[in-house]
Amino acid sequence: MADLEKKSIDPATIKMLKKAADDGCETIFDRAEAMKPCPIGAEGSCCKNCAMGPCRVPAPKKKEGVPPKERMGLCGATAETIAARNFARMVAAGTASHSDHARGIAEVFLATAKGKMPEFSIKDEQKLYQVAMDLDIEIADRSVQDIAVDVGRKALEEFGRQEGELLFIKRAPAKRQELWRKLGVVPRGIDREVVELMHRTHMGVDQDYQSLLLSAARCALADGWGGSMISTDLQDILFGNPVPVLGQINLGVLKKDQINVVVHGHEPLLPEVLVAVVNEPEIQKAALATGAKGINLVGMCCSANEILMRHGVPVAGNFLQQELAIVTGAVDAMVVDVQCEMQSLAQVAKCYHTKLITTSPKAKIEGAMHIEFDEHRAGAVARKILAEAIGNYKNRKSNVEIPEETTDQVVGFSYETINYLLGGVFRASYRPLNDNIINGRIRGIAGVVGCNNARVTHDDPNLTLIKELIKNDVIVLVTGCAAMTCGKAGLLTPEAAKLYAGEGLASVCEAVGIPPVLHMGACVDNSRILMAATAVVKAGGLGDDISDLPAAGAALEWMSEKAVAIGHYFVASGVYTVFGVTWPTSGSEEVTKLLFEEYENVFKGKWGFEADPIEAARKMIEHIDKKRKALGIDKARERVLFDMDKRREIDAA
Ligand code: NFS
Repeated sequence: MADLEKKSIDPATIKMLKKAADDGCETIFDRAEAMKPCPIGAEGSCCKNCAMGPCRVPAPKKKEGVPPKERMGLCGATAETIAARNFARMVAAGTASHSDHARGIAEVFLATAKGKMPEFSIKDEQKLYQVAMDLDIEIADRSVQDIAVDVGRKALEEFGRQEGELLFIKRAPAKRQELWRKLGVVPRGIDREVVELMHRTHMGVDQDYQSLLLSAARCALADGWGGSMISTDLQDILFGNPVPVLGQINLGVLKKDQINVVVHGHEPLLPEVLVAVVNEPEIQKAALATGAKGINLVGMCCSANEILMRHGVPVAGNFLQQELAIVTGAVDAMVVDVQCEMQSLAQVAKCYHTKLITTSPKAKIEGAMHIEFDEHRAGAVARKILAEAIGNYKNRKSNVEIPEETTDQVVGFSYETINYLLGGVFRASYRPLNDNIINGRIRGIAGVVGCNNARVTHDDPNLTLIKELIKNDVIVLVTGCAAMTCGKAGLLTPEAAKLYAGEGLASVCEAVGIPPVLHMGACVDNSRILMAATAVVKAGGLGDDISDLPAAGAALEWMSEKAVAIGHYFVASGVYTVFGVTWPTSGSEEVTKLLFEEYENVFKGKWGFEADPIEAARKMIEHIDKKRKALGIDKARERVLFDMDKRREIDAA
């Protein structure tokens, strides 16, 4: 048990790890113990971009006294070039993932607008008008359909544009746009930036690490202000902009006496249709006929975030819990689309009775059943999947054990919702937030995002960091698997403010009725954080660029290439961003120094690495305080810190 506690801080996870061991079923946690990461690859010093390699140029041990420049691959590529190229390729892959997701949504959106996809519709007209205006599309007295067709077309054009600027770049603060133009990093088309970055990182092309990383910034910006932002906006128009909703999270949401269907992955198209058809009388009847008490549809990873935010569908868990949902023995079907689905799901499913069903033509898994999702007959596909789950219920084995853990969470804090909550429907505004930052009740804003990573204790770094931040009056915006960590720990309820937040932050949360940690959605919804940061800048009083804000970002349990793309667009947007676990360019001092230090002068944002969550919180708060000082609002904060109540508290201590 003691050993298991090093693997996760989540009791449900620990119980299922024990069960997996009893059942003789191997998980990622076992493999993480048996196989250590390659140290040369981990520091970004392995180049496998041609067949003369892989060339390994590990950083010389200090005592060897070898000057770094003497280390090079067969072609002469230096440790700097190799580290920068590897980093840039992670950015390209991450950008491609978010953006290919966006393209799929944009295609469905356009077909829906044209009336060619009757199973989807334009749900949020308000958001449609907003996005149309941002895309310079005329609204006047045009029909919703005409406007939507134009929005769909323009969104799709963003991928293939060869010159000019991505349209959403104009949403950023003017000063930021100027800086990007000066640096030559304004993305043209999304696909173009990914292709160019793959070209530049090919053997024998761009061999200047500064140039490579600037190009990586341009590609990353095509993710944050392009692909990811298009995903978020079009999904909101199609499925509704999230508003606060109550949900439950953790493996305890699975039901022993119901047919459990876990939907896992990223694109909300199929999950939305599953939500729509699961309660159809025919399906319910078929489910009841098996002896089960009904069908229980739950989510996993970012698919879960999407349907949680819009429908309050329960969440089974985050990335490292995907195998463990199956280990309960109670999952009758796990339905996956794209991204973050571990291949081992097929093996784990074999230990139990679970049907693993792949649905995307882009993502097949050996050993899984494939039922391809086709948006034109979305309902039929969803019904077929549910029928498979229903038919599989009878195959459950006797070793079913579901941990009882579930936690309530209030989610759905889209950028627009925060606006309304703060200012009221008739004078929606971020100004009250700014006022509370200026008067010091709120010290600053942090975005804590990203994955789980089996190399560190599951959920621990992110949770420790976030608790430390809110204790110090920093309001925290969360997405992705980090958001789920908070949900499980009970931080996503308004009551959490009193329990965990500092006095100033708690007083604001209580007045507005919000949790101290705001769940903003899936990883593509990090674009909501960019929009929120921009709204704070525009509300006034806190400088005129994102980099002026008392704000910082972190992903202490990151693992995916998408996380690197996200981090790089946050840095390029002016945010100090701290990663944990491991740092992928540590093989080159120069590259790391550029990202960690010199970028503060280039982008007015920079990267940082800190594996210790308390230390990461300290660095982020230090940065926030530095920004407060530059804004001249550090004094206001001192007054709040030492008011009478606080003094009494200090005296009593
Ligand atoms: Ni983000 Fe979502 Fe989770 Fe990481 Fe994967 S599910 S897109 S990549 S692991 S946060």
